[in-house]
Amino acid sequence: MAYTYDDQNIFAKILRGEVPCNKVLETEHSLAFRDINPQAPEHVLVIPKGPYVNYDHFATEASDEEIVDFTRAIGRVCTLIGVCPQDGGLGYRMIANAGEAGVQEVPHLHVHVLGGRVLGRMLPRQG
Ligand code: DGP
Repeated sequence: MAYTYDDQNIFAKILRGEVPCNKVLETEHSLAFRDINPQAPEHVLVIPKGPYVNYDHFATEASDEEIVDFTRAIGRVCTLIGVCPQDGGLGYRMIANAGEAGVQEVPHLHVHVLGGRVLGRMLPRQG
């Protein structure tokens, strides 16, 4: 089934400059900005500029150039916010939610980069 993208989502509006953001990094194909509702001392969202609804859409339809740009942008954000273990940072977590099971709120691919504290288990134990 074909992917459908809603160009009225809030991140599309940020990309068009209709809604402001606290920018961390901009590259040719990617934008990174601080989450409006941070879950950790460092909480940055990295998005591709292209109209991709989630990671599987991006991986299927984005160009190699976009994928390389996005991947490197995430790494550069980790460096910029000082969370890389290699540089003495505490570490970080990357999360990309998709669809109902992932509880995705904004239907434009975004990778959350979280750090600045010990983040606990990845998922709560069930039962
Ligand atoms: P997700 O559940 O993975 O779709 O998370 C969406 C995130 O987007 C959530 O952590 C809050 C953030 N967010 C929603 N609206 C805005 C906004 O207008 N600006 C910024 N900077 N972040 C937003």
